[in-house]
Amino acid sequence: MRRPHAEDVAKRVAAGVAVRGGIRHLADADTVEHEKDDSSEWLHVADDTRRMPVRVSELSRYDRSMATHVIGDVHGCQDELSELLDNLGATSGDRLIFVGDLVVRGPDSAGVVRRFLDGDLAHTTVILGNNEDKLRPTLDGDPTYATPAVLETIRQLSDAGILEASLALFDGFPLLLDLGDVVVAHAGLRPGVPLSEQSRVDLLKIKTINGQPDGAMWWEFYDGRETVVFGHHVFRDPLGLPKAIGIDTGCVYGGRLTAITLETGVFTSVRARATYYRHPGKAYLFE
Ligand SMILES: [Mn+2]
Repeated sequence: MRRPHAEDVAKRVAAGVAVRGGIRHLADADTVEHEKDDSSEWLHVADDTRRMPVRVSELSRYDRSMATHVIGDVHGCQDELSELLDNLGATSGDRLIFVGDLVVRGPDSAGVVRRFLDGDLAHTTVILGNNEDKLRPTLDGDPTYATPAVLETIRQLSDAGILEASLALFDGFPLLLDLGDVVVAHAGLRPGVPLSEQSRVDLLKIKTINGQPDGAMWWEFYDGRETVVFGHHVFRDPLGLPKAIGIDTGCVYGGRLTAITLETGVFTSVRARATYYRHPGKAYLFE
């Protein structure tokens, strides 16, 4: 596969880049350093199941004065989510989209999910994350994701009496949200593959093109028509490339919870109140 803009991308990241009308200066070029992750995150499971992503293009239903806020990986960080929503000052006409990974590793997965079940966030759009996707197979006895963090999340949801409701909620989350110029996916897109042919495993987990920890990241190759807003891969500062906007700034690892407002290109972040989960491959980002 050709690598159209790899050098360009590095230069733009180093220099600071323009994103949809706002200029976002990234602190350092090292925000695109390849990150080591759990072996489980890199595991290429034999999951060839393809499910047509839910395609939504309903911006025309909204008043043009509204704002569309896309929010990064929450991972049970309930306090930071509340603070971020306050800081965004979202009105009832605004649209909220979450990139997925509402749960696992953080302090209050049940509290976060409850807001989406019957609370103030019940009518927002959540993209399925790979962490939501770990729960059902684990309950079915598949040991692949039965980590302490996943088992603890299941316990939290069960203790709160919302385990079944949570699983049903997650079943309704789309793998991809198509807003026209912008698409939202948990992990990203495989470059060169049409939206309708993206695989489930790529939408949930893609990081490098070749699936190896030291391979080139997907966004170094991506040159599709749509700008992709994604989470899943932790950056110290948001990644703001013209075609790829990464907004997982590692709240659960002691970083920040970040949103981007699409109409303005402005990032809004709140600091984590604690390091809730120590990850050997991510700690260096936030020390
Ligand atoms: Mn993820």
